Amino acid sequence: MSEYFSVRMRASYKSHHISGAERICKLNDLPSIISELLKRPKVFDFLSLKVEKVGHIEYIEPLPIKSFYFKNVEDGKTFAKKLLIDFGIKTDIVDNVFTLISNGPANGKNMRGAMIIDAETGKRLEKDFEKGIRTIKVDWDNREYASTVLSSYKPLKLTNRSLDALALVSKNVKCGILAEVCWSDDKDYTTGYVVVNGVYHRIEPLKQIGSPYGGRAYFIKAKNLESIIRCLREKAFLVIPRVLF
Ligand code: PML
Repeated sequence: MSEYFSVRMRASYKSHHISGAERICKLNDLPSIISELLKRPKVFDFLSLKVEKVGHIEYIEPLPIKSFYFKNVEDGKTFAKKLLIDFGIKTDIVDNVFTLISNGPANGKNMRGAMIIDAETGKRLEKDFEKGIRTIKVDWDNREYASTVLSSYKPLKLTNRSLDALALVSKNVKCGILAEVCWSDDKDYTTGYVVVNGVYHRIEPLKQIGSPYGGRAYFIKAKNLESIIRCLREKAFLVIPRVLF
């Protein structure tokens, strides 16, 4: 039986988080995966690579995708907020989370991981407000094939970022995350997403082009905090390439 390894990269520049990515692969594929991840950040003065063997792997399906275009960021954000509010999260909690992501959730800087928000009270539950919580140990089972399969998705072209995000949110739902919102800290990438009711809602645009701020927020039931963090960090998942509409 094959052994699988998780390869995780994160890079920063002048103490600002720039890029992070993960792959799960077989031993033989490690050199090519490491070389691919090294090319990912456009600029960096710090880069960390971690290779870790993973044990039992659970195979899961990707979340179904819906895509929405808006004429400006304001309309995109209004729609994204409405999805979360209709799901049952209070308006002031949603507004606060959007303000945090828009301004850099770690005191004006981007976080490496996600904020964890108590869906009832809006309280931030992650211990470290700079690092946040990173979902790790998740990838596509055969990424090349996933790319091909997902390129058949026409409504809003899926990118490598979408691919990573879709794998990640598919794991998050399995770990007990109730809802999620995210947009990239990449200045050129304006598509973001909201996950509610087990659906990946892609929203274009969710940020202004040129803005360096982005981030993720996971809404959870506070009593599940420990088990969710354990699942996000320890359980390994591979997502079966399929597009669900
Ligand atoms: C990120 O991790 O940089 C955010 C990715 C958002 C992807 C949205 C999409 O294209 O589906």
